[in-house]
Amino acid sequence: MSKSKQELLGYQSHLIQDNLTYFKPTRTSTTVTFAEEIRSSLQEPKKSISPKFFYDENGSKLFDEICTLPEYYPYNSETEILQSIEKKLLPYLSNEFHLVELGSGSSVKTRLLIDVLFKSQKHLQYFPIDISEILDQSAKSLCMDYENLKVTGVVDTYEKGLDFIEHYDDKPNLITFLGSSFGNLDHNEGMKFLQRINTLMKSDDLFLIGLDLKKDHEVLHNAYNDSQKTTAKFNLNVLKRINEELGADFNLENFEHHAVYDEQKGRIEMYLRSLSEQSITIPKSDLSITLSKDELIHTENSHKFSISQIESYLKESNFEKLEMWFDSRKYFALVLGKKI
Ligand code: AVJ
Repeated sequence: MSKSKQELLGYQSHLIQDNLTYFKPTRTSTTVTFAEEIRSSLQEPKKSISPKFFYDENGSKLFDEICTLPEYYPYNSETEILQSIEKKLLPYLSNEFHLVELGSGSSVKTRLLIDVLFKSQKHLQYFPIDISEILDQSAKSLCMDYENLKVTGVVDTYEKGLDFIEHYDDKPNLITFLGSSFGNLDHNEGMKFLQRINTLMKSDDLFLIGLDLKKDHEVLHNAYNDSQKTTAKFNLNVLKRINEELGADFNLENFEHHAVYDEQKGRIEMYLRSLSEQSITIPKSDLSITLSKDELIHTENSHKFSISQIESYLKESNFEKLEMWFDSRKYFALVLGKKI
């Protein structure tokens, strides 16, 4: 990609070492977007905060901690599938691929894929796309561990990251979207997202997506209501972030984590419940709001899928399903697809 295109997209490039570069939008533009989005979503009759704002440094750490909880099966189930993926994936890797990862976080599971790719190619270029700054640290440690790895990170939303990598070069991409982060999107958003990915894919690109499956309600409920209350901390942390970055005065003691499974919608819904009537000021969003006792601020949807739903999603967005792999409990699916 030429310099001018990166600049056009409003990125600053940071060359850390010769095998590690990352691009991120300027700090001011990030804060402005955050302030504006919070302003509009907290003004709606049904107040909400987008889940993408969970992931400041502390939030990303808390999410990593969630992944170590016994109740949070999605991490364990997907890891189980990835640990035995080498033999299954290698037949599709006759070309030399770039690895593009949406929502890479701390890139722990990615290592399993990087290992597989290095079985079939000598050099690898990895493009992690993540809204969280944690990318810096994880990318550095990857570069230390893999000699022939070149990392080009994009610290931004998936959408912006995809714009960024589109037409990077002609090499085939293995595009991954793990952890069922896709589950944050509702049906229309999800369809648009898959179509966007499909449109930018070349005919020899591969798409690997991890999706959480419908299952016993108690298992689902416990995964988002863990006994150590880490998920509660993760949820409440977004208020702390708004305090720190937008100068707000949320008192975290006045809110409670609330997560329920809505069977009809097939999703976990997460909220912050106001424990009293209270007013909040968010100076950088130029906003004051009042919350009544028990009023809910919606913070996340986490959709759970049936196999037939997954198949119709893929079909509708022009993907051919090559493989669908499951963990031993059939809690989670990893789907390999290509453009039709
Ligand atoms: C990262 C969106 C897949 O929905 O399970 C974990 C985030 N929220 N616990 C999920 C999350 C509460 C997670 N995703």
